[in-house]
Order: sequence, then C-alpha cells, then structure tokens
Amino acid sequence: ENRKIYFAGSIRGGRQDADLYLRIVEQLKTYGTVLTEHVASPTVETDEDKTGLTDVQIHDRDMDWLNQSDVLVAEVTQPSLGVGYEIGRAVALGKVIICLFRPNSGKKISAMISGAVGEKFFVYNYKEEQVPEILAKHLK
Ligand code: 6IA
Repeated sequence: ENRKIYFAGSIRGGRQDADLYLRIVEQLKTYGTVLTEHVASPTVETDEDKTGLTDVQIHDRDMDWLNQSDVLVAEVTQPSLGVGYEIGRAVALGKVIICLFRPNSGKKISAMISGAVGEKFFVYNYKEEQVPEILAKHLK
C-alpha cells in the first residue's frame, strides 16, 4: 500500500517558496513515497546544471512519475507554467489533486485552478499551520 505522491512547486517560475516546499515534502513523506523531492531541494538549480538532463528528459521523467502517482499535491502560490501544466495533465489522467494556495501572499490564484474544483480536485486557501490537517484529511 505504498502510496506514491507527486509534489509540484515552482522551479523556473521562481524559488521564493522553496523552503516552504521542503517543509511540505517532509510532511508528505510520512504518508508515502514522494517521487519529486528535487522540487523542494535548495540546490535544484545548480543540480539541474550538473545532471545535464535535457528539458525533454526532465519532462518525460516527470510525466512517467505523474503516471505512476496516486495523488498530486501542488503548492500553487508562486505561479509556474510547469506546475500548471502538471495539474492539467493530472486532471487528464484522473488523478486526485490537492492545490495549496496562500492568500496572504497578496497574489491571486488563477481561475483555471480555483475554477477546476470537483470530486477529485481540491483547492485550499491556507496558512502554513493548516498543512498538517489538510494533508491528514486526504492522505490518512
Ligand atoms: O516551470 P517550472 O520550472 O516552475 O515548473 C516546475 C514544475 O515542473 C515542478 O513541479 C517539477 O515537477 C517540474 N520541473 C521543472 N523543472 C524540473 C527539473 N529540473 N527536474 C524535475 N522536475 C522539474 C531539473 C532538476 C535537476 C535536479 C535534475
């Protein structure tokens, strides 16, 4: 019953929330295997240069992981084309999707995310201290 969790967060879209991603991933690990831990890595950008992976390889590997995953958890406060793309692909695959947005960032969430709520698509306007209860509700 090892649950596979795909965590999505901004990389080239901007790394200002990277430390928060790390704290969310630490909590996610208590619920299963996080396939995409690098998203939370403080060194993802220099790692990216070192691994020499092409963008095609990055994309194809991520789509593989998304396919295998049981649930997508996306921190969507910092807008990212890649995260938006992953969410859309996850919808097409029928995955359970949990989007986390922090209104106190002063940003506005895209209508294409907030408007996509449904049976398997959840959007939370949250503060960091609520992360444990939100994750427990869906993953316990
Ligand atoms: O457009 P963005 O770069 O902000 O898109 C971020 C999203 O795309 C994340 O949720 C990731 O799942 C995915 N993504 C973007 N870049 C990478 C990447 N770079 N590796 C894996 N997933 C990525 C290379 C990292 C390096 C450690 C090899």
